[in-house]
Amino acid sequence: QQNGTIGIDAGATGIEAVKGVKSKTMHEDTAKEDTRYGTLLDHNIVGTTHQHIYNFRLDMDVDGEQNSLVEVNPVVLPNDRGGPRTSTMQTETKVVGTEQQAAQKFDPSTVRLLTNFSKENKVGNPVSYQLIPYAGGTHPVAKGANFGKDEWLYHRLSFMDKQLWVTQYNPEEKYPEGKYPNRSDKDSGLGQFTQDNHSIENTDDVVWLTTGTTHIARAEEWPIMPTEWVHVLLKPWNFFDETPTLNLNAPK
Ligand SMILES: [Cu+2]
Repeated sequence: QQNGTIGIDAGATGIEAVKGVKSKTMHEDTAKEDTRYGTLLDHNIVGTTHQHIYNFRLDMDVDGEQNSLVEVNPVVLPNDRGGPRTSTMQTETKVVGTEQQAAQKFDPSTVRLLTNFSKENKVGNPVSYQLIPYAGGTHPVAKGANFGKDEWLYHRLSFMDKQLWVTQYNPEEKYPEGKYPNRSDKDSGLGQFTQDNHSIENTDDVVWLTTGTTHIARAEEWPIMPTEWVHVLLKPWNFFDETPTLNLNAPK
């Protein structure tokens, strides 16, 4: 877009995931047990509760290959400079050193940047792009994988439970779930890629953003579900010298 934002939208639609049950309506004795794992959508049909989890592998180069992950966290600190206020709004900024430190739940109250410290904008701030995975609406955002931590599924698909991953570029690492998500007894994807805990500072980084929704079925989705969207945004952050939207063509 003209404002420098790069956006990705992915949507789910199609026929609801359902199973057959005994109950025709919610007033039958069998209804409570039949709907333990889902919603009664039609006579004898339950839409089962599940998740839609997406991961986007983004081999980014922010103004070159020498990139780093930067965390910016808003904080409230005491005002020690006088005046009527007792507190101040400040930010704490941290450069993340390694792949395992980078892997984290995405907190939308914070800022995560991929930064090139060798390039600066007009006032000397390093050029960055902000990383934003998000989802939610009718289907609530998935804060992680809804599996017990003792489940083989949980340990096979680590990418599902954390929304932000950064790895040092490796051409063999293409799929967040690994090559064998269905037939492996362990993680062959991001969980394994980050085991060697490479440095991700000032190097060719790959950003992996996970987002998704928990799908609790409702009657309005039967038999065809309206599209539910998930999103990734990459936004310029001190990348330009000013808003890039002011150079539109002058009227003729
Ligand atoms: Cu669904």
